[in-house]
Amino acid sequence: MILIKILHTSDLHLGKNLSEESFYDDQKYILDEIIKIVKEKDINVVMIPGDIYDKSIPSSEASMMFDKFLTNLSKMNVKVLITSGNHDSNERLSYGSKIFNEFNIHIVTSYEGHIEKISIDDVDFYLLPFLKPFHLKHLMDEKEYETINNSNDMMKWILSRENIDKNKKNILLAHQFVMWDGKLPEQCDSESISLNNVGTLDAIDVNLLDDFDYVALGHIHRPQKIKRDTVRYSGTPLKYSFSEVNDKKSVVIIDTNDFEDIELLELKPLRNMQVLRGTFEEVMNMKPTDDIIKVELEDENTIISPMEEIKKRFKNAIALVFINKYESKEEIALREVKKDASPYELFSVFFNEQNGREMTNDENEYIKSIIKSLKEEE
Ligand SMILES: [Mn+2]
Repeated sequence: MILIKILHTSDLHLGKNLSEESFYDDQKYILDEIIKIVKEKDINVVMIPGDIYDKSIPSSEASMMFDKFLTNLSKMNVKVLITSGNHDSNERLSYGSKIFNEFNIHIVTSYEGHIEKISIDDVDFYLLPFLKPFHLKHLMDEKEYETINNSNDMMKWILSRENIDKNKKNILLAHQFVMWDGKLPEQCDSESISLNNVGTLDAIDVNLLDDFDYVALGHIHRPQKIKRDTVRYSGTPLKYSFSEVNDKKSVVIIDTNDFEDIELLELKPLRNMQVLRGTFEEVMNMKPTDDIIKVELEDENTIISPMEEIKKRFKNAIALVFINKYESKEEIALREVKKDASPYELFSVFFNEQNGREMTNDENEYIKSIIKSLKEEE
């Protein structure tokens, strides 16, 4: 029995953009950081349960980046275990996978009745690609298929067909929603997973996974454990939405001699992501940075093209919202008005809705004068 050191990461989303800002340099950088960790920590196995690419047709840059990453790992004699996620195209991701097998790179993108198993010394790795119940349809008769109502039923069925050897150590890779005690994992904005109205139809009960010493999960972008330390979402290596600004991104390092001895190694990005909030003046006095920035302006007065100015100070500012009493209203409620309401009456209703108060005398006089001059022009 030898000690195997494993690194778990997921949801690389290579090729991702945010508001047209490319993460290309950031992703290249973070993959190199992971390579450094693999070297420093003497990692033997790298597991990536899904969402290698952001799009089903990855850009050539994204494919090249991943190619280089795999080549680096292969040169270091590291075994790589990959399964597909919901963002990956199974056909594209599996390209070359038969040849890769010979170089200890195992990519599994389909399920044909048994989970593909890779044994390394006394550890069995089960590689389950992203699946939905309909993917099982061709594997059973109609009557049996009718009993699979949700992802939990699907998982039960899949696991009932496996003969898990309890004398060995067992690890599962999966790209799924795993819940504990009816609670869904903590999500963020970059996952873009639309939950059905029940919310739990796609979720798998963590207790189904009790036979595994460790479960390496992908799908949810925020790092977290589910029920026990050894069922985990590693989370993305980078922040991919502004909802993640306060998250700490990391990779998980596992030691097969003691699965409880889990290490979360923080990843330092090339550029961080920040939300700057304040009035325009306050923001313009904040320290300049190359971080990816979202600005939340609190000004009550309209500011003409603030982004232009903001970009001079924060060159990677990519999002701007106004957080004030005007903009925070989703929409002005439709109001019944008299059919023959005058332009002045219509405007006062509008003003009231927008500002939550009546116009002052000065404002009243001002709008009346504008309406009058418009009429005269007519
Ligand atoms: Mn993902």
